[in-house]
Amino acid sequence: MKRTLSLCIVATLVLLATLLSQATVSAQAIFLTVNSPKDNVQNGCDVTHCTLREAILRSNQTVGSKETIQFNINVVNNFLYCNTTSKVCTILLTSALPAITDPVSIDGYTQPDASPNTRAVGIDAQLRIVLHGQSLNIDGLVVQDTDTQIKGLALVHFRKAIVLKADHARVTGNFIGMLPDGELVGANYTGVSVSNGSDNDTGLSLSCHFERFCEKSRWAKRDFSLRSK
Ligand SMILES: [Ca+2]
Repeated sequence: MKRTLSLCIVATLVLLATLLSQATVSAQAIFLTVNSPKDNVQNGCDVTHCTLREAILRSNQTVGSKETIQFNINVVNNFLYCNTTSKVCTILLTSALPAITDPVSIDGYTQPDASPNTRAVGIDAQLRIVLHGQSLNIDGLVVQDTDTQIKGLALVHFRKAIVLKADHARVTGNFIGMLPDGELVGANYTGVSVSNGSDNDTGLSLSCHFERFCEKSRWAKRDFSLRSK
């Protein structure tokens, strides 16, 4: 009887340990690292080759598991897409990206040499990733599931740079219609379009429409209204 009780206790402890370990795994952030500025699909997103397109496809495939898409593009090795002086890399889209259908965090500030804004007035954010629509009349990032974050990207030459069709999106620290150096040469027809969903915060990105009007600038309205002239 005593032995049976001991076995039961051991089995329970093993079960608890297993459950706890699974909970730990599911709580861990899962990273997909974009290491190529190209816009192709090879073997999926792995350590040797991962484009933003591949990362979004992978994120969508892992339904219910929220990944963070980060960037680690070697500027020198990708000099055709990256400026070795400014360290800015440009992803030239050849067609529309897949819509985001599973929650994801896309963080352009993870690219080396990039950093988010630290100033209460003005901007010292350093953006190093440009998402370029090449004026193909395509939208940039289309969000169709809740709790998605997009930050640290410059989005230029799109029909709509970001389209929100789901709740609880956070679009922060992006230059929308503006290059990382603040030049307004990359206007989109529309910056951020909220076509559905609620509790979406787009207030901390700078959005410039095709008529060169910057809006939603909590960072530096004055600086950017001056630059937009
Ligand atoms: Ca996923």
